[in-house]
Amino acid sequence: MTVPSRLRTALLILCAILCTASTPAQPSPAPTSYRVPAEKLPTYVGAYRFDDSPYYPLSISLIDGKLFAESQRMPRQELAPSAPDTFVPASGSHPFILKFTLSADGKISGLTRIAPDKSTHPAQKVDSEPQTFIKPEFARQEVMIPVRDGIKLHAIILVPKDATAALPILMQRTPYGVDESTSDSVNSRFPELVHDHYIFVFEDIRGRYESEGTFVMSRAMVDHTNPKLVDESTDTYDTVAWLVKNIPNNNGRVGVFGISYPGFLAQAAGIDPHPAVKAISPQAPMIDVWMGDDFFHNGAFRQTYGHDYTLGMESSKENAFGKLDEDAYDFFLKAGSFAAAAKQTGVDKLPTGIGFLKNPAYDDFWRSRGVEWHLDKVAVPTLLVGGFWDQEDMYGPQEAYALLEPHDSNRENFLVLGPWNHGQWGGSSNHLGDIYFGEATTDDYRVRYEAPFFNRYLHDQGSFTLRDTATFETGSNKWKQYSHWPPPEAKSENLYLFPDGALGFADPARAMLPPMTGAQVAAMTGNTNKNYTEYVSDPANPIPYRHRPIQATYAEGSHWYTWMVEDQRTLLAGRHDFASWSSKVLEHDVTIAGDVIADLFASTSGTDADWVVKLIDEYPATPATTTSPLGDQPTADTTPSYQLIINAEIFRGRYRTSFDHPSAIPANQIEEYKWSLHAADHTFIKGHKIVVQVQSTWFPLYDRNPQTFVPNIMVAAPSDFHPATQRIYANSHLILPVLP
Ligand code: PG9
Repeated sequence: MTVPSRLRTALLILCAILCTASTPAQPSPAPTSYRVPAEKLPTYVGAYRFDDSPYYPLSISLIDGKLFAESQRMPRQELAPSAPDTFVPASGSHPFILKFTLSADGKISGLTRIAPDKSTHPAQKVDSEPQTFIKPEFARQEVMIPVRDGIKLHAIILVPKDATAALPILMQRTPYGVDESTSDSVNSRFPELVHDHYIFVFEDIRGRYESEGTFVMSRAMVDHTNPKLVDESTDTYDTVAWLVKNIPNNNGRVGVFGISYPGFLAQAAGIDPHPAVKAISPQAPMIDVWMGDDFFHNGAFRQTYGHDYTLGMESSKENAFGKLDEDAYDFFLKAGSFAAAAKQTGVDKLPTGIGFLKNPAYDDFWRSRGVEWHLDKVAVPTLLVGGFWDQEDMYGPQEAYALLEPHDSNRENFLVLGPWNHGQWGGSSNHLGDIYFGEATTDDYRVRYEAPFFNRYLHDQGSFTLRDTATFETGSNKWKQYSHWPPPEAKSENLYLFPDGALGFADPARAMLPPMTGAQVAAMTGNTNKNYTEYVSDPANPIPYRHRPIQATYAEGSHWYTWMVEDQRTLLAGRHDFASWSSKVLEHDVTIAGDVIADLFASTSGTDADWVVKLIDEYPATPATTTSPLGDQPTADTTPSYQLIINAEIFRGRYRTSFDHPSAIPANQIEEYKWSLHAADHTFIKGHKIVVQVQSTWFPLYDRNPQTFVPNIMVAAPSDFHPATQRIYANSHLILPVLP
């Protein structure tokens, strides 16, 4: 196990580091003895705008004969040459390579920034003058804040030195450490909020880093009428009371925001809030780690995440995320069960590890940790934010919005959904993995929604014009606004999975897809000899959820952040243990906006089964028109077709009638399984195909279902695992929210 620095791990978890924002502490590529003639240095000077994050150009300046790089989101750093027209930071903790590009006349026309993960980010030279930046200085104070049970919580307070009026407070509470909060870090992480003038507060939660007390993972909510009990809401309440009393010149208003665990803490801040809390923004909050966030989805156990996160958070008071010495696929397959894997690494002795092993079903252990049971009023204006490809907490923001919406008589419950992975909107990017969206949607979000939201509720200023929901419609790549989510204008359409591998809407008159054949109609009505599609699922050879090798979740170079957009065509190539249905080539665009529901009628020859349903956009093969970003390596002749997951979710069959009382599935009997694949706002473009896949393993992210009912899958013995024949019957369908 390696223990990375706390900032690095926190940022890895938030994922913002993948972009041009602050980057993790890593050794910089060593500058060499390469020299650039002094007269050449001025040719590099200027402002460079990145294709994938145009909001924040990089500035190259020459000061006292030395070259420096700086952006609004990156502190100024001296550059050292490492090869012709190539520079690296002379020192420090922000590693990158800058390779300048030349136009035909030999002049510097742009550069490519090569990140530590080897991703390349081309930029055009847009000005021959360097840009200047406004980066306010903050006075930094470190405090211990007493809460109601006598415990003291550690916090950093940053007050703008140039403040001329009383300012509101913006607070983040976190389990990931706050010591590295400085003027530089807020200028890098929150440029739009810094611009709008806030006092920033960062607090270590109970039991983490320098705060006293005991850390409890997703601490359960207590009865707030009992003044002796504490939870994350009461700790926030007491902290806010202390802050508004003790920070000079604050305006008595507090906003709480954060992504993921800090998002859960922001959500908790809005439950029985202190009166000074005037706005919260829970971003990718986990609100129920069993139902649909980090640790289980519909009862299927997310063993790699549960394992790695528990080890990272509970084996030390500080982050201790590690790496595995082998492919996680091999490690968990060889171990056989989660109990056996956890025993090898010591996770079986940690509180949450014990929780997994003893409480596989949705009992009080998990229910008490569900914030969702407390979301029965919009106590303060709330901006929920989520990503369509959030690999950790996709359920939380969507479900929290849906639970609050019926109580939103003042219209203060807002939702923004974008084309992002977990927390990606904190950085600057116009793409996720290989999928490009045409604009820096991350910066769009912060500039158009996040900053105006806090400006309105904490400063009474600016124009926050969001009526209710903003989403980025993928495929067509444009921002949309709706009066409610899911949009009332979308109509539910059943998309049937026919036994001959075709997909079709029930009503051919809609002509959204080419009309059904007679055989398809016969299959749908059961008037055929074979009205099902079948495959054999073998737990001894489970389908990988991403291309191998599979690194530990937050290990160096891990592909965890983009697995949801990996090409399903190459991932499943050569396999026969799944079923697939495809539309014909679309004759016109089909747009869906709302929740996608799977409604399977299925049987298994075993007595338990997992069902994974994926709704896929199949891009056609296209001739290559581009060269690589470095401009010196031509790409292949054609881009092969690409299968992009739009929605995907798992359901563990034993929970089909109850999440707290699992039961065996009667072998070879048709049962109905119905569950949500969550939100999409996506256009399947004319010329593409709609594809649906069903499979029964998604490994090692999800533990293997033995396919024979056992009381506790966590401790299943090798002899419990059996291949099973799975049948998907013709009346199975997806319910799609189709926009007219
Ligand atoms: N997804 C992380 C997490 C949150 C809450 C519980 C468990 C894990 C996180 O990124 O903070």
